[in-house]
Amino acid sequence: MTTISLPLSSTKIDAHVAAAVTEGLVSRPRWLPSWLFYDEAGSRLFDRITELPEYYLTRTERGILAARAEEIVGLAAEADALQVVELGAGSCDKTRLLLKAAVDRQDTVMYEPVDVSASALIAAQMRLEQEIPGVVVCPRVLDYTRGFTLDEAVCGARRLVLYIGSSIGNFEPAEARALLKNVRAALSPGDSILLGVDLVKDESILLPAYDDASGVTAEFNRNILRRINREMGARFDVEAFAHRARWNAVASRMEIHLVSLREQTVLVPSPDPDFELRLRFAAGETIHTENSYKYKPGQAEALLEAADFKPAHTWTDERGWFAVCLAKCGEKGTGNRE
Ligand code: AVJ
Repeated sequence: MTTISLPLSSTKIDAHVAAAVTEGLVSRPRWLPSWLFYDEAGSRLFDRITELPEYYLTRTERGILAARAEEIVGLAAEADALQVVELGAGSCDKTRLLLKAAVDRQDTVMYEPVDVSASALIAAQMRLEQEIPGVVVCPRVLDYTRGFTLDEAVCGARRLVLYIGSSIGNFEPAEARALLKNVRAALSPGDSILLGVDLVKDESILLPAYDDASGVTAEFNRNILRRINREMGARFDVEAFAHRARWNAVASRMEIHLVSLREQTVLVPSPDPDFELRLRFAAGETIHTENSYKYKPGQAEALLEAADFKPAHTWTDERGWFAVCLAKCGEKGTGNRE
């Protein structure tokens, strides 16, 4: 038998990753799903992005939550106890503001972060239980983009689902609506959702936020190729691809792409050892790696209504750059769920 020196045994290639990579890279234009950004290295790069001077999103949303946490928690809880669910386990320091406000009201609060990554959930659990006495973390390992259910809420408690950080911006409008409908289906009358969306603004602000001077976003983008090399044994010459950010005004979204700097052929193995891709890139050919949708005022509320939520209140910053919307699930028998 001949031995081939691949960096990885092909049997260890994750089938979900391989299917997504293959589908996207043989398409024209070529694309890769943005969830592929978030391996360990990518998650660390994203944390650095959130601290860049150009990346206004995280600090603007944090400012809104810092000013409004008590009000948000009060509107969500009404006269009952609150139980907090979060889609994604990453946005710890913003979540902390809301959990502190909940603990101030009711002494203890159950927090259920939902994520595909068990290690991210454990990290969130350790941090939060240590920092905020009264928070009881119940992690849920699942992929919320594929639909989900929640256990019955603790007796008499209402749920508040956090979907903050402009995470919804990665989804096409129809996908975003479907995702919110799935969330709605897992909730009960009286529960709420808190949705954080980035708003449309001048291109001169948007472009640097996705193409920063220190090149962290470029590294974040290129890490998707590094991940495919690491996990699938592909042979991307990562330095032969440039980061490009552009504002698509028609679709109202920031797009990020990787641009092949020269004509090149890249080998991508697959879980089937008899089948490997040989991808030929022309100079200037692109791989579309992310869309980040920017909402116009009122659009997030319309999206929530389309998913059968009742928008209750929207908070924004003084520049009108970011919006945080609270919406409720209609109460049973009050006739407001037509
Ligand atoms: C994590 C999806 C909110 O769209 O702003 C940051 C990801 N991409 N810089 C965003 C991202 C490039 C981020 N989200």
